[in-house]
Amino acid sequence: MFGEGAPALPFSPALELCFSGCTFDCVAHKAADRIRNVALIGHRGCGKTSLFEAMLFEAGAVSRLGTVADGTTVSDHAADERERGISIDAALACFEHGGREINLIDTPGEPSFVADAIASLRVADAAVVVVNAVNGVEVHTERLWRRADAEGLARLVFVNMLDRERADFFAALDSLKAAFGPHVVATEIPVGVEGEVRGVVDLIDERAFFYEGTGPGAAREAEIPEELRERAAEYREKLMDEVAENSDELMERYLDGEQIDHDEIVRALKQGVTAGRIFPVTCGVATRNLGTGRLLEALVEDLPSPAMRGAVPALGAGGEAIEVEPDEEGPLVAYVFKTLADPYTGRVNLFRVLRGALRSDSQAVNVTEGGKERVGQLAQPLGKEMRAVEELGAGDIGAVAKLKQTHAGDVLCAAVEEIAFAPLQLPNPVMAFAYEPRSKGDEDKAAAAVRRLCEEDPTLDVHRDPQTGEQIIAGLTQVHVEVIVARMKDRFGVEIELHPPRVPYQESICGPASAHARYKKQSGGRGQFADCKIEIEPTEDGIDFEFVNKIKGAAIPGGFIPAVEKGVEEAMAHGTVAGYPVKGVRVRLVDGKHHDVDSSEMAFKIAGAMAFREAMEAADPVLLEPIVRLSVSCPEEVVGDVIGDLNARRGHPLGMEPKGGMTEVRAEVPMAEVLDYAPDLRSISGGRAEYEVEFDRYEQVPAHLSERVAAATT
Ligand SMILES: Nc1nc2c(ncn2[C@@H]2O[C@H](COP(=O)(O)OP(=O)(O)OP(=O)(O)O)[C@@H](O)[C@H]2O)c(=O)[nH]1
Ligand SMILES: [Mg+2]
Repeated sequence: MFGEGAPALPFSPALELCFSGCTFDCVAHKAADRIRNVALIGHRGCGKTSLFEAMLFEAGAVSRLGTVADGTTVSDHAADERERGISIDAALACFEHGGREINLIDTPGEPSFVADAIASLRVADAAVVVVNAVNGVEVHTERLWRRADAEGLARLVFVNMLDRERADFFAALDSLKAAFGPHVVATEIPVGVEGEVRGVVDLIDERAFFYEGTGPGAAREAEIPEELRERAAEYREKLMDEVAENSDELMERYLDGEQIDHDEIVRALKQGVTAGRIFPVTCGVATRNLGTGRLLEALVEDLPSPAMRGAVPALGAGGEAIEVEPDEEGPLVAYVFKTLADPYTGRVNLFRVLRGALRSDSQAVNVTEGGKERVGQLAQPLGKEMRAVEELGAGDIGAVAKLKQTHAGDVLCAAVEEIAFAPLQLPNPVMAFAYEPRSKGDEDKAAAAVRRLCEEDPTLDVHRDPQTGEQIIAGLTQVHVEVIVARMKDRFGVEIELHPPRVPYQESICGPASAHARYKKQSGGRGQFADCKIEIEPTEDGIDFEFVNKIKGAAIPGGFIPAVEKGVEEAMAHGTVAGYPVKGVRVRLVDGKHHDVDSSEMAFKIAGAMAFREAMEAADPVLLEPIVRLSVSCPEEVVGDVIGDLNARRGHPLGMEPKGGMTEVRAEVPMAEVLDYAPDLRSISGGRAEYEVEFDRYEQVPAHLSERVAAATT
């Protein structure tokens, strides 16, 4: 098993995890209303990790503001994250601020690592959606917003990078409204533009906050600058319209022109946010710690606690919907949302307690896998640093190392209990490569490393292709697979080489045919004799193979009939067109002969195979290829090039529509034509397009290409 033979360390030296004293009350965290579980989500590179860092700095959880550029952030602590300047794994920081216990999760924005973002949304009660002020809503922002919708999460929006050239808060706000509706409403507007940005105007307090340094709490409060008053009033009115909608009474008074006092506005806004009816938009510059303290305040004040969120949906014994109340006194239910595989100590699991409490040095039952787990020291992470805690109660999030068999997606309970959570809706791993270890003899080592990395990542698939015999590693994108290959080398010391996989062609027949085969051998002693006559025809859709015995009387004794079927099946493994498996054939065994002495199972198997091959030749055999549905999300100006390229790949366009500031082009394309699509799309779109592939069906290969495939395999 994982971690066996590992040094007896609590956590990995590779991750430099360490324990320090528990900084806050280690006694039971029976305070589901003090906790805030919040995930930062957004398109890649919008500044989540920088914002995460700034919030930790504001809260005093770290004493200096780390930067992505220097590789000094709490969140992106893995070597490859620092090297590539992107987040790969979700990172958790548990810290205290304003009397609240905050469990903040930084998620990767790169679509290759979306599994962590999706899993993090499952355990959060709310999300901060980060948007780049230059680009506004991007494709992945929209996808993640929908995920947060599906999980029923409250949301705040932070428009980041106000200091960048061409940053436009108001355009970003418009794109948010266009994508997510009118309930997305600004509670702040910036003071100054691009490099000149100096602060923000609070539309509720009607005050301005200026930032001169990057130190925590560095804002200076002042009057709204003269030149911004009109705009501030305009946006305050929009905010008030939205807030008033939260209560009939408030709306009536508001429409009557009555003054709504500050506290009432704050209360109504909070109610709207908690209920997921209003999505306030704030703004700032994460790297300058501008506006981030205010976001932290909003997070503490406006976002719901686990207690406020209440029961979470789960699945009972027969898959029926049940609810899990965040009852701190009830029996334990904890959900593991992230597993970090580590070459030294095995797994570190991040989990959320949904009911009851999990204690250090206790036992739990993994009800998903079945089996008991000895639970060691619990911890609250701050990135890679682990602070020991004795207990984590309902609503809380933490980490535990060295569980024997538990990994992401599993549920831990106090005792055996029929409970599960709906599986996460993850994209399929479509970017497949055949792989082999660079050094011969490293096969087992490579397989073990791949297995461990798969435990960490549910969107990674590793298998042996039964058709081609190749070892296949499949991920969401080329970047995804490249990161995995690099991790195999860095963490497990094994190098593999990738090749495009072979296309899993199939063969079939177009019409009926029959064949008569006789296998006869007489070479002294006992001979071999079998004779069979079969008819074949195409099956209806979805039936790969059917064998019907139509033998009347004892032309072939019943005992030999399974042998004929076996022979047919063996012949079907390598069709007559190009040696690929044959599917969609019904075989009827209609007649035959046997010999009392010379007939054997072996002889009938051979005769069955001979008959099938002969019948197939006569039945209009064809080569079939997998067709995939491709959906490309690209900027409008490259749509023409993308479609032109897909046409050249034998693709059929299915349609296109605008989505999140991009255009989504959908098409059907033969898989053989898009095995190496990623680099080509990257060059067509200047790296601004993304795509997804989904298997759809098999279709006949055009005759001239079929000959080429046959020539390549024979
Ligand atoms: N000018 C400016 N740069 C920023 C700001 N926020 C982040 N950056 C820079 O933008 C780049 C990406 O920032 P990250 O914080 O890594 O973004 P991210 O959203 O965590 O990226 P992924 O996790 O890979 O999706 C880094 O080079 C940051 O220094 C900002 O407010 N202003
Ligand atoms: Mg990041």
